[in-house]
Amino acid sequence: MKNNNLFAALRAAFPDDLDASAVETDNGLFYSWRDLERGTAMLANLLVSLQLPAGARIAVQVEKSVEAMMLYLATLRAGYVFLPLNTAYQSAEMAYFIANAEPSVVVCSRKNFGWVSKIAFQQGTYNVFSLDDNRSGSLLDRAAQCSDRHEVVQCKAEDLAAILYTSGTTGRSKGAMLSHGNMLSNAQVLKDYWAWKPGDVLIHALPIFHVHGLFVAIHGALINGSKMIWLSKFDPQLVVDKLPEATVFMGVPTLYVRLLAELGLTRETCRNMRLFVAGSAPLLIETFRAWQERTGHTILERYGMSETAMLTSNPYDGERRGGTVGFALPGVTLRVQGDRGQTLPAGEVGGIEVKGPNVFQGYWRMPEKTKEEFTADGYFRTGDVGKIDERGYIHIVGRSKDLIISGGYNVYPAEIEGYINDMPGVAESAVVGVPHPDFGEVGVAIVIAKPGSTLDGDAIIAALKAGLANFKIPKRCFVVNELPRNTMGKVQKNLLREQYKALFAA
Ligand code: MCA
Ligand code: AMP
Repeated sequence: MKNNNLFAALRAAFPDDLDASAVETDNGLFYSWRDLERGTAMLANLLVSLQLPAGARIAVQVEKSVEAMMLYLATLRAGYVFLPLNTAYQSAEMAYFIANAEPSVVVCSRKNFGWVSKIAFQQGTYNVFSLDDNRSGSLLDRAAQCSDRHEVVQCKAEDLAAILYTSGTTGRSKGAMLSHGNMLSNAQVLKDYWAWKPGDVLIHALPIFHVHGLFVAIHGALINGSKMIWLSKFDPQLVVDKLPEATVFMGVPTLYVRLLAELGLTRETCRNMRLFVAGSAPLLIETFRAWQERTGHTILERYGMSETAMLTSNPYDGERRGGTVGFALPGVTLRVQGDRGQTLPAGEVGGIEVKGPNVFQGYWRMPEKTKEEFTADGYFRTGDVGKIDERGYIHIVGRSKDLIISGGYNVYPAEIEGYINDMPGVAESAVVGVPHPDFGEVGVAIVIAKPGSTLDGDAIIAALKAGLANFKIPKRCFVVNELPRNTMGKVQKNLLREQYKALFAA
């Protein structure tokens, strides 16, 4: 029987020479393909030894490290479900994810072990391990006692491989369930579409708790048997230093903006580069052009979502058009729908809907929510608004979901407004996204006080910082007397966006 375990496909692409370098880190460590094989086998055996139920979730909030990547691969290998969590999440956020996902195992940094294990124990999860980015922690201590041989578990294509939490327009985060088949199909398509070649070397500079860094980058390199130059965090100068040794780079637009500020970024440093990929947020046309001018390379922009992995891409060989996200990937069907559910012709703007083997299995324990997001004929509503131009290129022109994408991270205004509205003296608030030269877009809060109360914008920001992931904090907070409203009394966020749009003008 064919094994649809994603790890089996990645493992099959390892080069014959298992002693060749697979990962080289920014602190001078080398990992061979054999190290990845043995390390993932030991971690998988540790998971097996815990006698977890089928479909068990392994929740992981740790700093970026090769061992953390191996834990992801080991989870696939053992047939369990990986649940990556942003390192910026604080206790209220973590408590929600752990309560909602009911993981059987929680892995966290040593410095967070106290509070994270407390949350886990309260929720009945007793397998709590630590893992730090210096090859230490109880997870590795325990794995060191396990065999380095492990047979990859048999999986069906529809078996779950990962749950990625993504916030909704209202209410709490939803866990997007991705299967082995979803991710394998996407990895195989991208290998061909982006023409991965023998000898390619990827600079891995993204965090590994979202689709871009965890799936697109890691699967891309591994399924091509390609070496990764592994940066523990994005450092533009270090990327420039490493560019001459690499052929492929992937980043959110903020990474490109920051790289352009490096004088060392030249045609010469990019001489061996083959491909620069951008996505997760809109790439400004100015950045696209400045990059072309400085490096001689045309960034390839693509578009994806946690629920679908990659959906569209500019072509590798054909014209890469700035301001567009290219064409639907092979196997993906994409349409633009009007208000009455009719498919719109080229040039008309509407809701982007998609179908394909990459589209997720639904939201974790939210069948009703899942149903709402699919059309009767099985298309997933992305919540993105766009059009297809006369040449077939897809343009994303906006979002019907109330979402801010800041430096490639999603921020849901409803969540932040909820926190602000609960503060003493606050009558109401609105959080909107405004342009920002570094992060592309950032949140700004506009707040009204209750009669008789006096509020201070800075104090509101300070209070938010105490409870929320740092990237979600609005960069500014204004206290005003009233919010603009339409005749139905609904706050007109478009007017607020307009009013504050020049706040961070470059
Ligand atoms: C950091 N800060 C931010 C952000 N990151 N503010 C707004 N938006 C952000 N993204 C703030 C912190 O709150 C802090 O503020 C200050 O900047 C410094 O924090 P630090 O962590 O040191 O920042 P950094 O290291 O400079 O990080 C910036 C970054 C990072 C490298 C651009 O945000 C990043 O790695 N972004 C990539 C996200 C990503 O991988 N997205 C892919 C999602 P203060 O000092 O006031 O506390 S996958 C996806 O979207 C789909 C599926 C797809 O298509 O790929
Ligand atoms: P996430 O919820 O993190 O999966 O983010 C998915 C969202 O990121 C999509 O629905 C889009 O709104 C946005 N996105 C991803 N890639 C691009 C891109 N190249 N251009 C514009 N928006 C993008």
